[in-house]
Amino acid sequence: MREAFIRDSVGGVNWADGSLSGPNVRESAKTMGQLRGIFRSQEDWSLIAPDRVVYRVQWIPPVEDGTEGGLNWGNTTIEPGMVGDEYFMTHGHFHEKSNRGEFYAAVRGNGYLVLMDHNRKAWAEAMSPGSVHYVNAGLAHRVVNSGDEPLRFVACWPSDAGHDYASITEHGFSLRVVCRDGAPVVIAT
Ligand code: M6P
Ligand code: ZN
Repeated sequence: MREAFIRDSVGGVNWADGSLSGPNVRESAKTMGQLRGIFRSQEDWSLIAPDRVVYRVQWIPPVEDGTEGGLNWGNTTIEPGMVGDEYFMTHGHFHEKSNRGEFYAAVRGNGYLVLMDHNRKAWAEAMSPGSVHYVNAGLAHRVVNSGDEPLRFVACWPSDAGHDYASITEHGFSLRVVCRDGAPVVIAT
């Protein structure tokens, strides 16, 4: 006879706020010091304490990193804040495997998902609670918190996508979201 059994789920999600729970949840934080060279004003960046947390990530990796066919589930919470006239944002990355896409969906707060292709053509999608965003394979992606409360989004990405941060550190995005007269505007850079 075949075995039949019930097993535990990989974790829990609180649908009210997107947070994850359970023994498989991993957590990380990105500080201002770790975001050197990401904001356009190095001078304004240097005025902020390097240990200031800009965003936190929670995720569940059900399979080993790099597993083909696997998926990760996670969320990112970006604090409100500014570096000069530029809003707090994620580092942003391309996937190491350029044929791997990703889902983002906003839970709370307001901001923008910035997307850029390999020819540096870039555009932004407004994020607000409930908005769902598909990051096409091959696009760099970054989230900007243009509101005055934390911005949280959930994400689902392939276990073997990989994070290519180097080209963003080196060349940045060709589009930035900055504050003009108290409101967010996108500018080409
Ligand atoms: C989302 C996913 C993660 C990513 C995180 C923070 O949760 O895309 O893969 O690590 O945002 O973004 P970044 O890696 O650019 O700092
Ligand atoms: Zn990604």
